[in-house]
Amino acid sequence: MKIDCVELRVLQMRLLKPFRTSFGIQQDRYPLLVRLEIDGRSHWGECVAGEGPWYSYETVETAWQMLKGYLLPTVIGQDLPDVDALETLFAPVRGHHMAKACIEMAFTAALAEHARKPLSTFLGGARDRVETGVSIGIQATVDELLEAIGTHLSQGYRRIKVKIEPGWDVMAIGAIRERYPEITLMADANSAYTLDDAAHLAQLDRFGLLMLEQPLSPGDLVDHAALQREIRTPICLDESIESARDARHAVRLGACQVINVKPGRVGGFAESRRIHDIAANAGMPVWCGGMLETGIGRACNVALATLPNFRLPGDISASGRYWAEDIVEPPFVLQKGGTIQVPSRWGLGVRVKVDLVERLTVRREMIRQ
Ligand code: OSB
Ligand code: MG
Repeated sequence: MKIDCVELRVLQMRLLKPFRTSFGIQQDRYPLLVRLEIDGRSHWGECVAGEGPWYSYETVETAWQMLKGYLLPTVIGQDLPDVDALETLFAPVRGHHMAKACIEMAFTAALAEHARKPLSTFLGGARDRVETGVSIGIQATVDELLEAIGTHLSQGYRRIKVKIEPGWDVMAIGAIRERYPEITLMADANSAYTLDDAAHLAQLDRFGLLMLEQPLSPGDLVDHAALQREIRTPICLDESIESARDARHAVRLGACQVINVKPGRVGGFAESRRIHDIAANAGMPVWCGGMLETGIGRACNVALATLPNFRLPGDISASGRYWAEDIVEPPFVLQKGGTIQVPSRWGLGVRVKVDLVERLTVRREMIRQ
């Protein structure tokens, strides 16, 4: 298959509610979309990079530069029989996995469409529904936190993840446990702690959390391993795992017991699959995280989460949790039992609302050979 040209766009989209994590607060999201033209057909992808370098060093701006300056010129006009060929061409560019991932995922969806298969089955998944949870940001007060949790439980979400940071951790989790002793609960620190906080974090052990996500710095696999020896709560890694190699090292070191796989963070579906397999061979479950995606990235996450070792509910919430109107049709909705239905149409499985995308676009450029 030959990618004839690629259109890059940045949209401006307002989240229904501001989302606060230990690294900042976000109300407007600026998703970078790519549209691959192959044989006169459009194939969409979404880059998960944020506006600033807080979650990762990658940003919307760096991804745009990498795509335009280095990644797209190597692939446009080339005959690419499979994803291997694409990965080989991208390999000389170090890092920048988010920039690479949006092309890899759009290209994989194109291959799936060409093979007349839904993306999920093309990837080797078998489920028609995926279990989902919700990620709740840091709130101004405990009352607001409890109310937000209550709202999502009543909507049917079965696993609650809350963001924590120093000053909003043991007290907040304790209050949740008092109100909701039985819910499946976990916390995500987005690297807000250091190993010096081990004794403090051990206080979370009494709350029976499903896991504690990314307590320490992304590069700190060794310290995560040391922390895991000090706390009973299973550690899950998110930011630390940018590649299959990181997953292999984390497993070897005992730095985590669970991995949050985000295809948009690790370079795409093929690398996600490798991480999935490394974890499976180590008897370690994985789950699919989210990056406040539009329906395009969400469709990719849903498809990936159908693979067998995705054994825990993901952060793949319904479109309506993020946006007044999603840019895909049909939007993702929550089904009974806290699941999301896997699209059965060929390829990405959802239709992009091009008119809406056009209205939301704040920057665009066509990249040709
Ligand atoms: O750490 O998982 C994270 C959102 C943006 C950046 C990082 C993270 C998140 C979330 C939200 O937790 C997940 C989602 O609902 O998309
Ligand atoms: Mg996280």
